Formats: sequence, C-alpha cells, structure tokens
Amino acid sequence: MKEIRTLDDLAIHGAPPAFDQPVHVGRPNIVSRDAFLAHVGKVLDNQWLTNNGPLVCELERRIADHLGVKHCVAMCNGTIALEIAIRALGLAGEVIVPSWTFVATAHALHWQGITPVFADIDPATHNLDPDAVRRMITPRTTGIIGVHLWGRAAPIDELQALAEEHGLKLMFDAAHAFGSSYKGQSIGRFGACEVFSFHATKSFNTMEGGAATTNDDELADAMRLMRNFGFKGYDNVIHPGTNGKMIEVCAAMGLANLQAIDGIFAAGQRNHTIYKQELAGLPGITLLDYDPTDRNSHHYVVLEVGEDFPANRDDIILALHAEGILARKYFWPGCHMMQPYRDLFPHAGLVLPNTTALAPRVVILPNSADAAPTTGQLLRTVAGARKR
Ligand code: T4K
Repeated sequence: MKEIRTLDDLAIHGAPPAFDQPVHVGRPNIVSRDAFLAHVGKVLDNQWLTNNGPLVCELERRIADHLGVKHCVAMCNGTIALEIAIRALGLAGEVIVPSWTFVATAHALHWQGITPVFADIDPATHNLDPDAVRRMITPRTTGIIGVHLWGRAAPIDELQALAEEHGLKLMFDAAHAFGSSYKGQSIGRFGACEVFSFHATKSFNTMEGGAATTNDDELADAMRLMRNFGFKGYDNVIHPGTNGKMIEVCAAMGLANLQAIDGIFAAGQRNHTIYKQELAGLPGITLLDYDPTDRNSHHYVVLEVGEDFPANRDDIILALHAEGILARKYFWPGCHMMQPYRDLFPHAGLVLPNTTALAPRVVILPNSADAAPTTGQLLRTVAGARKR
C-alpha cells in the first residue's frame, strides 16, 4: 500500500496513485454468488420472470418479518415506490421535504404535480429540523416526507406530533435506512408508510428495486394495485395504476443478500470505525457519527470539512480522485439548487441556512477499509504541509 508522507507523494502532484482500480462510493454488496445463482436457477425453472412471482412474494414476506411490519410491497425501484406511496396516501398541493436529500425525494412529488416545499435541517444530524418544518406549513400543505439521511432516523416523534397537530400525512423516505432503527424499533414501521431503495449502491441491494412498508392494510392494498396497472385479477381494473413491479431476478439478489445482511452491516460498521481511527485528531475534519443507541445501515461514510482545515472540500475531492478514491459530493448543492426547483423557487435558499452552509463541506467516502488509511494520510499530509 502506498504511503503518503509529503505533498510529493500525492498523485495530484504526479506520484503514482494509491489505487490502480477506482475505489467507488457505491460498490454493490454481492455476498454470495452461489446463493444468487441458485435463486436465479429457480426463476428459470419456474418460467415465471415477473408479475408478482414466487421469489418477489417470498422476499416481501422475509423483509416484513425482518422489519416487524405487516406489509412490504416490493417495487422496481425506490423512486417509483415513493411516487406510488405519495399517490396512494393522497398527497396533493404542497408537501414538505428536506432540500438536503437525493433529488428523487423532490422529483417524486413534482412528477405528480405536487409542490415540494423545502425545509431546513439540523446541522448536527443532517435530518429535517421539526421547527423549520413547522415554519413551512401553509393552508396548502397536505403532508411531510421525512428522510432518514445516511441511515440515521429522522426525528420521527417530533414530526409525527407536528403532523397530527396540523392534520398532515407523514411518510418517510427510508432509501438509506434498511437495517436502521429508531428508539430500538426497525425503520420500516413509522409514519403512514416508509419507502426503501434497494438500488445496487445501497447496503442491501436487489440490483434495482425498492419497497414501501406499512401497517395499514388499505394503504398496502392500494399500493399493490397501483404497482400493477390497477388490476385485481384478470381483466378487472379497479384503480389507476402504473408498472412498478419488481422482477424475479432482482428478488433473487434480494433473497441472497438478505441471508447475509448481518455481515453486510457489520462490515459497514467496522469500516466506519477504521475511518474514525484514521481521521482522529485532524483539525476541521469531522466524521459524521451515528446515534450509538440505535442501529444504522452503516452504508455512507460522511465527512465534513470545516473552515479550520487548510484545504476546501473540492480540492480534497480532486486529490482523492487522483489517488483512485472516487469520493462524492452527495447531495450538493441541495435539491433547491437543482432544476426545476432552482427556477421555480429562486429564493428558497433564504430559509435554508443550514443546508446552504453544509452543502459545500460534505464529502462521501467509499465504505471500504482499504480507502481509510490513504484518506487519513492524505488529509494529515495536507494539514501538516499547509500549517508549516
Ligand atoms: N431517496 C433517496 C434519499 C435516495 O438516496 C435515493 C437513491 C432514492 C430516494 C431513489 O431510490 P432509487 O430509485 O435509486 O432506488 C446513486 C443511486 O443511483 C441512487 O439509488 C442513490 N439514491 C444515490 C444516492 O446514488 P448516482 O447518480 O450517484 O449513481 P452512480 O451511477 O454515480 O453510482 C454511484 C457509485 O456507485 C459510482 O461511484 C459507481 C458505483 N457503482 C454503481 C453501480 C450502479 C458500482 O460500483 N456498481 C454499480 O453497479 O445515484
């Protein structure tokens, strides 16, 4: 492994990179090739490739059991699952969301003619600040979508109380939070429903995929109808719908990965600890910590670059990329600065001071033990050299 001790050792200054092959942020977990291929064999034997097949049904049952929730409705991806959940819940008018999230949270509303209203976050957790949400409620508001960003639970109790006080629907974008918990209970059971992404880049992946989970029988029925064009049995369409179905090969990946889920989370937790050790004591560098009293999906390694650090976030990312560490700027610059929201709400930033301050400071690092020592050495070298 390359050692970085002086600025001359940096690839950005012409030295050989630490990694010949890029180390990615979202490298998929593919835990058992044999288990996956065995499940795929069943798919071929069954001659049943999609449309609520046996593997999808089994995956739904297993996920519901794993999370302790009544219904799991598997879908083709997290974005469609969000859209279907939003429609099944009857959200309309304005819905309050964070700007500090992946743009799919906002797009799922806008795509359906609903206005996403961006509320600010708590800079300590990166999650919605309930007071900021309260300030954004208007007579047109019908709901709140909390996001469990980086797998850390949103302030669920406070958002629930606010929703009840104002007669609003509450659901969660739990795309990052499969395996996380809130006050000891698995994410997946809160609000009217919660929506997971099982995209290739998530801790638990089905290649592409997602699911909405709920304890509400009627809501689950509506979502099941909506994901299959509104069909109830042959020739009988009783609901408007779309095509949100998960295919059997994706469920095969899910079943294989679910068997090994504890190992996936343990590896993520281990990597986080290694980063913590490697980055300890660096001035202006903060590794976002997780609530130690709850479980976290441990997928994202989130670093904040403060003003005390002698290089800015973008320079750090350039130096890491030169080493082959493909760190990302998720979710810079915030949804409110992305189109169409930037044009629709040109002054949204005025009520988002924490989001605006945080967005240029965040680096997402690969969840990989290999990348941690190089990242630590690089930052230490930059900090030391600039100090002299
Ligand atoms: N809500 C939230 C809060 C979300 O974060 C997301 C998705 C959603 C909703 C919507 O869920 P989905 O509809 O996606 O199920 C990626 C993912 O595509 C997206 O799922 C994820 N969030 C978002 C945070 O990240 P990109 O545009 O950054 O992906 P991309 O292609 O740059 O890949 C990320 C890294 O992973 C790259 O460095 C390469 C690596 N990679 C990627 C794939 C697909 C691999 O090594 N192998 C692979 O197969 O959005």
